[in-house]
Amino acid sequence: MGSMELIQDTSRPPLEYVKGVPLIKYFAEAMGPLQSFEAWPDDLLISTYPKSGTTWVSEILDMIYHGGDQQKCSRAPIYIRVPFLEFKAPGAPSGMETLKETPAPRLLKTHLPLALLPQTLLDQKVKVIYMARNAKDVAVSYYNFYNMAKVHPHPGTWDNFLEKFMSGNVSYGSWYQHVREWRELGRTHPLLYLFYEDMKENPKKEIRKILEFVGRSLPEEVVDHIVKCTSFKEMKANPMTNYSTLPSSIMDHNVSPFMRKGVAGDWKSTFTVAQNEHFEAHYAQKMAGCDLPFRSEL
Ligand code: PPS
Repeated sequence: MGSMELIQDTSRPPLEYVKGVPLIKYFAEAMGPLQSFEAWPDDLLISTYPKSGTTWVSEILDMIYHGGDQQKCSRAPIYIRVPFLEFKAPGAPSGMETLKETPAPRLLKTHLPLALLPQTLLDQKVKVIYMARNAKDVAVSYYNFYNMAKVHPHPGTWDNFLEKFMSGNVSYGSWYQHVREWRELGRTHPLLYLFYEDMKENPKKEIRKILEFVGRSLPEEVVDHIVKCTSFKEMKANPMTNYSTLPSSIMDHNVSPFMRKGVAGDWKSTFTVAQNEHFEAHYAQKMAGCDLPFRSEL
């Protein structure tokens, strides 16, 4: 087999269904090994639907855990410092492999819906920080990510992709179900539910909520320092947070950078008026009876 064929072999495989949830093929393959994962009571789980601010809240937490010491937070890329449980891709260590090298107290990342979440995290009552972002910005961010991260199938046109997003036919399935079921989990499990837009509007206020939730306190000036170091501009320029250290076969930043825009309301540059009307009508149905205070702009 020639090298071109080999490249095509690992690039853009179709999604695979696990318990009815569509996943990136490599992540679906990681679900077996993930069964042997054992949570520890002092773990902290960062849970999100993709493109909702995972990397941002991960960096904030690693900085909190290291007392705001940026040097210590430069020890490794974010995906090593905060193991991504179900991650697997050719040419990079899997989440389970990374976990073996991670000392307590561990920060963990997942995008899994509850149907696929390892039970051990619930049994050990692992604290969860969930970050949600408005659906329209998630859809646009996800579309750009599908284009640059070639572990996903080809997204098709934006109009095509938007339909797939609305029907839950994208990796990790339905956004609507994800944000709602994790909110529900918070009724019975220690969980802090945050919004990307709130973090954008007043990061200090949200970081204070996180500090209280994880039972830590930091001096005012350290909190200010964390706000500064975790701004979009700083994280975009930081190779330990911008994913530039991954091979381009996994993420091609020439197509679209991982740190793309980092704003609330960017969907307006991509949605047509007709798409917005269609989306809003469908959204009202899907989110009926839900009191989550999403904001699509600031
Ligand atoms: S992933 O791949 O699902 O883990 O991606 P995730 O980190 O959840 O989301 C990526 C989007 O978050 C934006 N981002 C930020 N916004 C504001 N401030 C900071 N510090 C920040 N860091 C990452 C990133 O730019 C992606 O959003 P878009 O809209 O595509 O720019």
